[in-house]
Amino acid sequence: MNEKGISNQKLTDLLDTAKSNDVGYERVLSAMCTYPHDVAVQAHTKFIEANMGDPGLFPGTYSLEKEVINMMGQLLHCSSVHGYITTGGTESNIQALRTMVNSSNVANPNVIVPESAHFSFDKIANILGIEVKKAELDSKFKVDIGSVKSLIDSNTIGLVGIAGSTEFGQIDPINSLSDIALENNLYLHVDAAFGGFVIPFLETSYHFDFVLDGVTSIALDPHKMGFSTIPSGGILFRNREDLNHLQTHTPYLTISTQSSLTGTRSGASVAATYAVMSYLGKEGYRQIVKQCMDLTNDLVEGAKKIGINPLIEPVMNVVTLDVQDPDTLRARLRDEFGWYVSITRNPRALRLVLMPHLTHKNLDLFLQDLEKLVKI
Ligand code: 0PR
Repeated sequence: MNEKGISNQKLTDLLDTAKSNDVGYERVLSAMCTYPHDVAVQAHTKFIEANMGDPGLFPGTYSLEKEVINMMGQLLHCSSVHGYITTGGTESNIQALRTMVNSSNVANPNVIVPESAHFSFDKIANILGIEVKKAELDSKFKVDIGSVKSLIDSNTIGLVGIAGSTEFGQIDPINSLSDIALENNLYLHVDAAFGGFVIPFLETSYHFDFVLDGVTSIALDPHKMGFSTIPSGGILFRNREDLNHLQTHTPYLTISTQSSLTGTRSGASVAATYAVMSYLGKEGYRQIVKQCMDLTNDLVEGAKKIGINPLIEPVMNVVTLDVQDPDTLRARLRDEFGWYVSITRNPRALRLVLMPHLTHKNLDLFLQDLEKLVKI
């Protein structure tokens, strides 16, 4: 930092330069985030100083948080849910597994997650010092129930199912996981960080949420398909005691206990999420999810026409394309045409997420560029 500050004009120029070096989302097919909705941005700005870490100072914002958590709970079939707005899927998953650990008296606990689980579970294993066992997937990239059962031992404290896997957009058989959890008296956390704002709005209906008795917690992220601002995640618990397992005494705040992971946390994200969920309603989300699914279907059809098949027929707006040498193709799409795509770990395939920032026109351009590269 310099001794003397710079002028506003100079600052604006510096910020504009940095901003112009960022990639606009228009050619991004690798992200699970998108431009936030205008109403979310406005609400975020209005509540910019609100700190949910000390809610006694911000009772207004805190009431919005309670409402937004209830809205999410109702969306996922739980009329009285307990939770808070986190920074995203990673924090929500950490909190779900912390609850499992804090409520158990097993010496060396383990949790079983699908092999397709997001890398946040590797971070969690490291932070919590627990074993995270990985269950195999079936041919459609859903967790294999036989594999889950075979991994359960006397140290297992919980299971994780994914509703909208990061790489395949696949939904695990949460109903079977729920039965296993109930039979074995285990926690069941559902990672719906991506799918939580997609699955309820699809034409096909899936049982993946609190409608299943064995589901104890769910992560769903407003900053992904919820169109809120970053950082907005949601962690929901069916039972109050499970949130209580996360409590810490906070003697010098306006409240005496806190269950969140971070201390200071954004009230702006709370207001933004409240705003966009209230403004869009289920109807609005259904419409946007339909747009994304239309783009998804167009992409798959277009890819098939040029001889490229998806690994699975897409369940939601995530597509995996079976191509030769995906790493080179990914680099060439970026370097020669400015398209950003990503790659699945196993098997290695091109992974595309069809977010609402994409248009049919841009998708056609993408398919043309893809065809040029695969034909050579
Ligand atoms: N659970 C699932 C199923 C996820 O897909 C993700 C993130 C998380 C948890 C973790 O969420 P946070 O990143 O909010 O903590 N999935 C994407 C990924 O890692 C996130 C992402 C978003 C990546 C935008 C790139 C991007 O441009 O692939």
